[in-house]
Amino acid sequence: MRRLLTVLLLASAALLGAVTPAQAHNVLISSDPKDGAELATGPKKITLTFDQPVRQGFAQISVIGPDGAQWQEGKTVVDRAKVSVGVKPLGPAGVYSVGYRILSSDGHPVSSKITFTLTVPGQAAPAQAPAAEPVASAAAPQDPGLGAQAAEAAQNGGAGMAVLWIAGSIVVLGGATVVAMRRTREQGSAG
Ligand SMILES: [Cu+2]
Repeated sequence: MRRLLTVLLLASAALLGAVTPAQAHNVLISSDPKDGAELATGPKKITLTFDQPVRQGFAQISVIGPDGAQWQEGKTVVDRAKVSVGVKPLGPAGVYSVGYRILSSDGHPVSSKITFTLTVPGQAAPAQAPAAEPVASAAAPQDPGLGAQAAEAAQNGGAGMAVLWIAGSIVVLGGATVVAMRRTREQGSAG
């Protein structure tokens, strides 16, 4: 009985040993820019430094701006414990999220993120700048139809929505006029 217990204990110890990694995951120890940094000018490069070498081939860093656009440039480079990526000239001011995933030296993937805040808008014109679409295009002689207008409205955003509203109110007004005219006619024929 005691022997069985010993075997069981040894077996569970071996199991635990197999599950517990001999080496811990890579841990981010520093970054440039630092996590939570407030910058007046965008960084040209993001460098993440880990406590031990990172494996090649899996590492990826992405920089997501407050506009939701990606601002990293080129491939993510692994140099021993350092992982870096280039950054385009930044656009809107706000919080930029630097997401990363790497393969630890123990073979386990690690992913997390740091953030930094751009306090002054960068030189890059934000991709969200509204295109000055002429609203008058809706009144063009060749009317593309309400369906096409709606599709256009969805693409154009703000200005397009205005067109949709105008088109919608024209339809409603037109319908009301037809109903009113019909009523008048009915009243005329009845009386
Ligand atoms: Cu691990």
